[in-house]
Amino acid sequence: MKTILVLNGPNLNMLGLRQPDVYGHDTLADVEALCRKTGDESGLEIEFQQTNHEGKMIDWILHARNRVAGIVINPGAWTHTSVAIHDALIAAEVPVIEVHISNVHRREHFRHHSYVSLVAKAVLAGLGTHGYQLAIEHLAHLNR
Ligand code: CA2
Repeated sequence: MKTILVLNGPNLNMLGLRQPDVYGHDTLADVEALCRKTGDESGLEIEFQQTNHEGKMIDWILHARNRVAGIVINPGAWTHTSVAIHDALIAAEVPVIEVHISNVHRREHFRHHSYVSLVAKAVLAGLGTHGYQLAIEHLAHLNR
């Protein structure tokens, strides 16, 4: 069975616990359950991770090379700051779908630029946690 790596960046462990007006009421555990259900329905194995440490995120991305069929990543604030994550995603050489729960383009100017979008096959923003499901379903479609 093919594997999809679902990666979540800094502070996403706080999902559902604060700022529900921006990020909704789902917790990260709810997002993980949604991803696993979508994987089951799509015939894909899901590896689900979250970290507040950039080096750990880079190690997971590089370890995906020659091993997984796709990466779904919500890089959190590293979206807007990290050349290192951008470079790691290029090195991984697997299809990447970037997901944002909020519509970053309706928010502060500093959230409008993404280093990850330059290497992503597609970007989903503003669809809430449903964006994760759609991203996994699209990777399943590509791997059919
Ligand atoms: O909309 C998204 O998914 C973001 O990637 C979330 C990041 C933000 O920096 C990006 O610009 C857009 C922030 C994740 C932090 O999530 C929290 C959730 C609840 C309470 C506090 C933070």
